[in-house]
Amino acid sequence: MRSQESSVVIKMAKQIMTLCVIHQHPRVLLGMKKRGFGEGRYNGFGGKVHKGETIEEAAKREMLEEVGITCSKIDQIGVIEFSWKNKSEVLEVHIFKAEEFEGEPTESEEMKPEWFHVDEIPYNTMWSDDPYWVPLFLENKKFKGNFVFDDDDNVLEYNLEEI
Ligand code: 6U4
Repeated sequence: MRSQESSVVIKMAKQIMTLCVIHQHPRVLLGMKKRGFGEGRYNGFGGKVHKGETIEEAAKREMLEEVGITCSKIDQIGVIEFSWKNKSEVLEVHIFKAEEFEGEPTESEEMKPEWFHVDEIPYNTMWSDDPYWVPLFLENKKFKGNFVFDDDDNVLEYNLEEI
């Protein structure tokens, strides 16, 4: 007799987010995240896409909110899906590059901006996926991928391809 199969549908909430890095070769503008998710890590600027705005509008809004600069032209370079082996959370992060901006990068409650030479990116104090895709970003290569983390945010498995 065949045992009855049961199927369980797990609904995962996918959070759409932006991440924007200023790249004025040979320097990039990153920020030290001062609070909340990713605290203590250098990263680009960004956050959740709000209802009623496009992903690009969200990316520009976050640049203004987090570091006080206006970016009229930003280009999408990549999209990466992040998930955790033991959590149902999934983040879809849209990664943008801006080469020009208006205003002076200014510390906010969330981020402390800092310029880095492209040869001195502080990978040791960044998300563990960054050493994989930031080099592509710096070479202006477009990419998509996904990363799976363990409980300590270490990369367990990943896929990354140029598009
Ligand atoms: P609130 O709740 O308003 O403070 P918000 O500013 O909307 O949050 P936040 O700070 O949670 O969003 O955004 C997290 C930022 O971290 C986004 O720019 C996306 C980015 N990010 C998330 N996972 C990442 C990862 N694995 N690697 C990476 N950046 C990541 O380089």
